[in-house]
Amino acid sequence: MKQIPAPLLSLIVGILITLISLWVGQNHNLMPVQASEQAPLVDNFFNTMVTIATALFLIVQGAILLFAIKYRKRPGDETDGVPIEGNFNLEILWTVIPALIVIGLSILSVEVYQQMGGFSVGGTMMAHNHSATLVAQMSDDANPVTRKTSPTYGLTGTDQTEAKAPSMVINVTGMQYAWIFNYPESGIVSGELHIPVGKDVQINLAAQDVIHSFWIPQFRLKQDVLPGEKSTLRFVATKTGTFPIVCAELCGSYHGSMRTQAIVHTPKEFEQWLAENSATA
Ligand SMILES: [Cu+2]
Repeated sequence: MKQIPAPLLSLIVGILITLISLWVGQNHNLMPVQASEQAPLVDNFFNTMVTIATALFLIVQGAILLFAIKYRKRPGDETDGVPIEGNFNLEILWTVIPALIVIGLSILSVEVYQQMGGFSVGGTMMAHNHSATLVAQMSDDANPVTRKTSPTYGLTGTDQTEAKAPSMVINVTGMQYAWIFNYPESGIVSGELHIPVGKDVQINLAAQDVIHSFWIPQFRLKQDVLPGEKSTLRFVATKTGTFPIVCAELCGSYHGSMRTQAIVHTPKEFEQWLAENSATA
């Protein structure tokens, strides 16, 4: 150790910390399976945060460990520590670095939110131009008749899907303590969400009593459902299978049991499900 010059040692340690952090950021296994087109967007952002957090953890905990060993009290040492009263440069450094990290992450998160269609709610759902959407929303809010006609909250899908009409619309009602799914085209009413894989789905959310939150962890989608306000989610499922739907807003004594399932079918299976359930509807 003594022979390696300090700058070279810092460089090696820096490279090591970077490599380890990048690896942890991709292999943390903290997230469930990705089952929607929106999921990778959220996960890329989350992985970035895990990467930065891992580097910070290694630097801070590494320094604590290193210093605790290197500068420990030796037997017979009764001297006082060196009187240090702050270090201006160091203080600038540890203020500027976290500030840059936080600003960078906030810009990235806004970018992801935009890509999922978070800024296009309210008024003209088909509009591609975001500023036009904002104007539409403002005039919409001013008009008491049209005020509640279009969703005010939610995600309207990626830039690719946003400009087109969704392939299917499902109306979802949250109530104490269940989710009810209405398929307006076929008249089907279901306690579970059935959708075809690879199709652009829009769900319109409404609450009957109190605030609920519609959450499908595998889709990385979560949206508050508010009485008297409309909210929406638009997504494309990328995996067939059964995924949990959870109410993520404490909504009463049986909130914990306000769960159901999203069943993602192959298009053929979905047609079958539609046919079977339309017949009995
Ligand atoms: Cu609830």
